[in-house]
Amino acid sequence: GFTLLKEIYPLKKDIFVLGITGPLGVGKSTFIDKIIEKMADDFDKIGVLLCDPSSPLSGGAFLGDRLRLKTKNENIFIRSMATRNFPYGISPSLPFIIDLFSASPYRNIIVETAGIGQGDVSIKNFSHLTLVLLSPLLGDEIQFLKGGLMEIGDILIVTKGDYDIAEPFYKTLKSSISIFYNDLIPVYMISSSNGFGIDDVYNEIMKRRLDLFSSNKYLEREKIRRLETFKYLLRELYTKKMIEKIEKEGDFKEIEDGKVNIYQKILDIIS
Ligand SMILES: Nc1nc2c(ncn2[C@@H]2O[C@H](COP(=O)(O)OP(=O)(O)OP(=O)(O)O)[C@@H](O)[C@H]2O)c(=O)[nH]1
Ligand SMILES: [Mg+2]
Repeated sequence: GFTLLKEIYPLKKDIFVLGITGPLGVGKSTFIDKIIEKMADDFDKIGVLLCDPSSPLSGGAFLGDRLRLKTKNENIFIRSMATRNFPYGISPSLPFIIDLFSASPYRNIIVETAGIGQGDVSIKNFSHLTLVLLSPLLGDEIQFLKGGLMEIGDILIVTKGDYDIAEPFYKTLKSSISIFYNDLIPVYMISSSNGFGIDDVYNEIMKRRLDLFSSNKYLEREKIRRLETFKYLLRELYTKKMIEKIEKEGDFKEIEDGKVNIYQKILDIIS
């Protein structure tokens, strides 16, 4: 896999990654279903990567998300990826799959995180624009401010606007946000079931996308993405290789039996 990635790295073109995150069941996939056709009209080819939390028992993605995305458009490539036991709310292969896409015709990508918790904030490192979805059914919006999830949002979206409690939730959220962030972060309310607000959010995304490419903001995000991809690969692959190597050398047994000073061993490895 990495030999191929090495070959295509110089062929990379600009890619736009829209990250979509938010707690489980907030309406991420349903929202994506509402905007992908519009995106495909605007950009021809669209890639959708859905990070599914997966049970260690089934070992794979449940593919439930793929069922929620009803499109039959051939220009939309949809793929579910298991997060397995990976704690970051994204699939372990996401960072290099984005690089793979950047050498393909699919250079407008939507990524949905698994929505499993604080690890989902890692999507920020790999996307150019991040949407944070919040549901009025989830309760105290101030909790989200504490959770760190809202801090990564370029745009905040209150979902399920067709519920009566959505409007007061949205208003409270909007005023807390304007106190904390001086109105710099737009807050929208949508309903994927009756279509309310979807066009407004879509137009905002397109405006922000244009703004990224016509300023140095895109390059700033790319700098972050490159470095984070590198550090990520190093962390994930180098550590794994190292553990395998040490196991092969038979040192695990000695560590188990207490024959090796594990702190000395670590010092030997990292020095
Ligand atoms: N009433 C109402 N229900 C909605 C709306 N959007 C989504 N839902 C419902 O909420 C449930 C969860 O929606 P999903 O789109 O699967 O949410 P998700 O965030 O992708 O969920 P996970 O991928 O499991 O984290 C589904 O039953 C949807 O039909 C909405 O705007 N209004
Ligand atoms: Mg989903």
